[in-house]
Amino acid sequence: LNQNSLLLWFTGLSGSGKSTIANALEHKLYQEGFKTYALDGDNIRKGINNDLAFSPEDRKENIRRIAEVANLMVDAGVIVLAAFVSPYKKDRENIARIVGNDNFVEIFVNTSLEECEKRDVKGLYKKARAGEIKDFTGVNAPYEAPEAPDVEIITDGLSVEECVVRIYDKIKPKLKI
Ligand code: GGZ
Repeated sequence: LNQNSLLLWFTGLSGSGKSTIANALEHKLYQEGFKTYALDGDNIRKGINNDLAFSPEDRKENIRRIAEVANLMVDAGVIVLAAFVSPYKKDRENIARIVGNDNFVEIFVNTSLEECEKRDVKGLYKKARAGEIKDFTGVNAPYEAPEAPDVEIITDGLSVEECVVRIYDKIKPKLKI
C-alpha cells in the first residue's frame, strides 16, 4: 500500500532525541515534496491538552487525543510526525487502532536512560531525582520499551542525519515517490 499520508510515531525517553530526529526527518520529507506536520509536547501540551499532567490516566488521554488529531490529518493527506514519550505499551497499541495499522509506523528512539540523564538538556532529570517532579519517566514512572517497533534507532554514536537516513530508508517503501 503506497500512500502519501502516514503517522510516524516517535517514542522514547525525555531527552532521547525524538523531536530533534522528527524535525530533521520532516525537513527531508518536506524537501521531497510531501505535506508534513510535526506534533510534539510544545504544540500539543500547551494547547489542546493543557488540562493534562503525567499520571498514567492523563498520559493515556494525551496519547488518545493526539492519535485522533493525527488521524484527521492523515485523512487530509498529511505525513504526521508525532514525538511523545508515550511510555505505555497499551496506549501505543491504541494509536494503531485509531489510525489503522497500515497508516502507523512506530519508531523507537532508543537512547539509554544514562545518556538522557547525562545530557539533561532541560534539567528535568535532576529535578526528578531531587523529588521535585513526580511521575517522571525513567526516574519514578516506567517506560515500557516497544518489543517489536517498526523502526528502532539506537542513537548512541549516531548523528541526527544518520538516524534520519535509517528511518527514511525504512519508510520509503510505504511512500508514493
Ligand atoms: C516525562 C515530562 C514530565 C514527566 C514534564 N514525565 O524532554 P521534554 O520534557 O521536552 O519531553 C518531556 C515531555 C513529555 O510529554 P509527552 O506528552 O511526550 O509525555 S507522554 O507521552 O508520556 O504523555 C519532558 C516533559 O514533557 N515532562 N514532566 N513527569 N516527561
